[in-house]
Amino acid sequence: EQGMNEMWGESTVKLRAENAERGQLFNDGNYAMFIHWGLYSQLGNQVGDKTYYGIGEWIMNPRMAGIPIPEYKKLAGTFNPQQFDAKFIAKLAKDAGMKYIVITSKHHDGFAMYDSKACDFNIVNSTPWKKDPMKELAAACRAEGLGFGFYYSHNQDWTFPGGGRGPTVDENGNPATFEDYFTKKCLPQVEEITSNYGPIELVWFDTPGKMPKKYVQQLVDVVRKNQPNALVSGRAGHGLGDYQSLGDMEVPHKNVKGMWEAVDTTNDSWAYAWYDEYWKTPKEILRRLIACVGRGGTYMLNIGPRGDGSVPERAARALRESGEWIRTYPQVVYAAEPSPWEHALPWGDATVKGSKLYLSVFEWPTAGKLYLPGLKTKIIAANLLKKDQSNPLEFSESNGWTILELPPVAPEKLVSVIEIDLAGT
Ligand code: FHN
Repeated sequence: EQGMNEMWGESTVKLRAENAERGQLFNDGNYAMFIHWGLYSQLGNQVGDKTYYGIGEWIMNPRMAGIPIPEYKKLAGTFNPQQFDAKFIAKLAKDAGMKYIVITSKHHDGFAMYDSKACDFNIVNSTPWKKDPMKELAAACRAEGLGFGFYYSHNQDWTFPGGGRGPTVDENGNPATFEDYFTKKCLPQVEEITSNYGPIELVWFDTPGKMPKKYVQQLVDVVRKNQPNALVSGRAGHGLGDYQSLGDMEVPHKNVKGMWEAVDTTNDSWAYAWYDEYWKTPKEILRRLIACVGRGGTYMLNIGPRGDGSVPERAARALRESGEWIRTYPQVVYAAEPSPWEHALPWGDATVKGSKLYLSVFEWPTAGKLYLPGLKTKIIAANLLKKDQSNPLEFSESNGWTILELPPVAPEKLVSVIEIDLAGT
């Protein structure tokens, strides 16, 4: 666990009074799109005729292909994402039932996917495409009524002198310090991403490592100055973020207090990997989303567009299908509160809204009965929902437990919903 904290930074789990407005994003949202897209997407984990299994956005790192910096930089010369369609992506997030999008403005490779004046190694200056996709995506999100935010790798920068795990000397062979990287690139770039894209909802700093607190504080100050309503991820480090980010792809088993977010991905990779067809089904997506809401948190689910900007069709399909379910049963997900049982149950999971308890039944019991462990609040009625229809269910009490009588066949193909009226909240 100590290792995790070093990697992601301690987090502020309490919602401070001044965060109330910022926290609204999570309270109402619960579900967001994460996007890993950069120069590395072009390779899709393959260099020459060799495929590297693992983290595609780390392809230049010695853990993967170990591409020397000058070689890696050459990739910009062929980065031409003609298929990138910001409106398509924003519409996809909307159709998926997501409330905001967070995209990689700069990952550990140091390549800025936006128009940066602070560093030439960016999409406008060094690619034949020459456009700023973030301008388009920010606008498309606004048009769809979605929130927008940036991922920014603040500590690690593998190509800029002095950056975390980056070169230790500059172009002239002179020693470069972290201070050099921070003042010349990191701080100015955070100034840029928080000034040039209109109001943004979130800045998702990642992996602070051993980054000293004074630097993290300066970054957070810039976000506060330029975007007073934006949330700062817990992975900023030193407890300076607004909420806790769990470990990668971690869905907790027990309820977690405070404001938190789980980050997950539609297949097994963050960035595009040509071989990764391990797509989550719509049902798996819903199960993980509802588990997060049921444990008291928010769920951010990643897609990795290809180097040409297109979104893998299977990811889009799964997102749309699960989104259709969410649109039918929004009360289960949005602004919902955690399960009174504090963990999943064998058949599914529960979320709460005021005096209503929603049971999301993933495994329809073949025995025709659903057993609910004792609740502090009395159950007044139980209804099986089918779109906007509501059919009353018989129930009885035994040893403080409630036993619901169910029809033999689940009304919904994906997940059926039972609405329980409680005597109080
Ligand atoms: O090293 C990164 C990784 O590439 C990816 O961006 C994930 C997403 O949460 N964050 C870091 C590892 O935790």
